[in-house]
Parts: sequence; C-alpha cells; structure tokens
Amino acid sequence: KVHWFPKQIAELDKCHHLVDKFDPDLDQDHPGFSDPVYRQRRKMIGEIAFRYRHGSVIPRVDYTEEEIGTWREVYVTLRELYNSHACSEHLEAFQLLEKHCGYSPDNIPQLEDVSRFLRERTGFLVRPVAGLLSARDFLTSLAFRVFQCTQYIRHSSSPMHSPEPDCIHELLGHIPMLAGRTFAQFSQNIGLASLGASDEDIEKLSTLYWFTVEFGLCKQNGEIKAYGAGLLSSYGELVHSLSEEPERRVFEPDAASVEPYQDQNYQSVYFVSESFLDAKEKLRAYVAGIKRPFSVRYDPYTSSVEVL
Ligand code: H2B
Ligand code: FE
Repeated sequence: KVHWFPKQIAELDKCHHLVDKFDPDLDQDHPGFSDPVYRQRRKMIGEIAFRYRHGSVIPRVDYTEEEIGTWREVYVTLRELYNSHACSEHLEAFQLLEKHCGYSPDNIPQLEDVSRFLRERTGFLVRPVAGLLSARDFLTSLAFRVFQCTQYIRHSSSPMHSPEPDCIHELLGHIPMLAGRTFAQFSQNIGLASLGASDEDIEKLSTLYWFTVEFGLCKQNGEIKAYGAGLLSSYGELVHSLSEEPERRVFEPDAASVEPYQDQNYQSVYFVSESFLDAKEKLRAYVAGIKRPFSVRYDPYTSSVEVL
C-alpha cells in the first residue's frame, strides 16, 4: 500500500500532523513548561498556523519587547561567529536579508516578508506551522518547495537553546540557506524522494535530512564550514562542530541515512560534503536506489506533482 500524498500544492493544507515530543504543554523539561503566560502566547501564535490556507497572506505577529530581547541576544552572538564558521551561501544570503527583509538585532522578521524574498530567489515559499511536524508531512512540503516554518519564539529563560524548532532556528538557520539555488534543489529532491515512501524510507530520509540540512558541514576553499540550520542557529553547537572534539566523516548518503543521531545533545559525528553540487549528485544516486512502484516529477508551472 502506498501512502497518500498531495499532488497539488494547495493540498499541503492537509499536511499538518504535529508530533507531541517537545510540546511545552506536555514535556516537563521544556523551559516554558511551568510558564502559563508563555504557553498561552505560543498557542495564540500557533492559531495563525491552524487557520492558514495555502495562498493566503501570513498574518504578522507583533512581537513583545521580551521576545525581541531573546532574538537580539541570539542574533548578536551568532552574527559575529558566522564570518568564520558559516558557508559562503549563508553569509551572502544573510546580507541580503539584512538589507531587504528586516533582519536586525531589534526586529524579528515576519514570515510573509521572508516568503516573498525566497520566492524571488529560489521559488521557495514559507507557510506557518504550530510546532514540530511529522517527518512525512515536513518532507512532503519540501517536494513543493514549501518550507513549514514556526512563528513563535523560544522561552526567554533559555535564549541559547530550544528543544523544539522556533522562529530563531528557522530564520537564522534555514531561511538563508533556502535562498541558494543548489541547496534549494537539494532540499526539494529529498522531499520528492519522500512522496509515498514506506515508513522505513521516511526514517532514512529524515536521518539524511538531519545530517545534511540540519547538521551538515561542507568544504570551501580548503576550510570546513557549516551549512546545517541546527548549527547556524546554535552558538554552542556551531563552535563544537568545527572544534577538535567531534568526528567528521566524508558525506555518504548510505552511511548518513542510518547513523544514530542526537536530538538532546550535540552530535558526536558530522558529515562533510565536498560542495552542494557533490551532495546533490550523491543524493540523486541514493534516491535512485529507493524502491517505489512509480516515479514522480514536479511541474513548476502548475506547482503540482505528476505521478508516472
Ligand atoms: N517540523 C518543524 N516544524 N520543523 C522542522 O524543522 C522539522 C519538523 N523537521 N518535523 C523535521 C520533522 C525533521 O526533523 C525530519 C524530516 O524528521
Ligand atoms: Fe530545522
């Protein structure tokens, strides 16, 4: 039996299955667990995502001084470190975002503005999501060049760490990377490979996503730089990933797709790609080995998936 998947971009409205893990209402270790005001605020912002339908304008959030304070603290610390630790694609896009999209220490960028920006760069769109999505729904969206993006911010007691994705992670880590052509194509290709895939293959593609899009490193001019969003949005892990401590291996999808990973602590292994083009080629070869009784092709004119 083949899992249902959307054929039209508007059907992503049905891909909204959240995972309870790390939910501040249920996870006692969440920094916001014992703060009812925070949980209420997060719920309110989450409502925007529940009401959102493909094609509509993403409502703006009027962030509080406290929220902007959390953003500022992370922004200022990371911005410094990017010059030495981030890949060139991230640095270039970040400058553009500062120029055109309201990226600054004193302002949390709005998803609608970011979505318009990405659309012009790579055709990627952003849609709001209320929390951690199921891996299948998340990957499915990527097939349509749609990035599901949280809009709430982490708890102010823990500015440097969030157990779940929040807008700091998305805006500082993911958005700049999605502005690059090759990386955008790489992301969409993981998504296309996931359509109708078995649960086991979804698990492997998620792990691959983890070690590339979230925690990937790449070589640039003889140096190793970070391109994974989980690194680019975490001061501590960004430093750790390029230090002497962890093991770094050449990126091979066969190995990366089954490597055990850490979602509570820093990774002990990172995979290094020669370049994004090289990563994309290796992914293509890997995906060709996944068995599906059909193949898919994306039609950018109609934003739909053809099943062949
Ligand atoms: N949901 C949300 N909201 N953001 C993510 O970055 C995310 C997700 N990542 N669900 C997914 C899962 C990822 O960990 C892979 C595909 O499992
Ligand atoms: Fe992420």
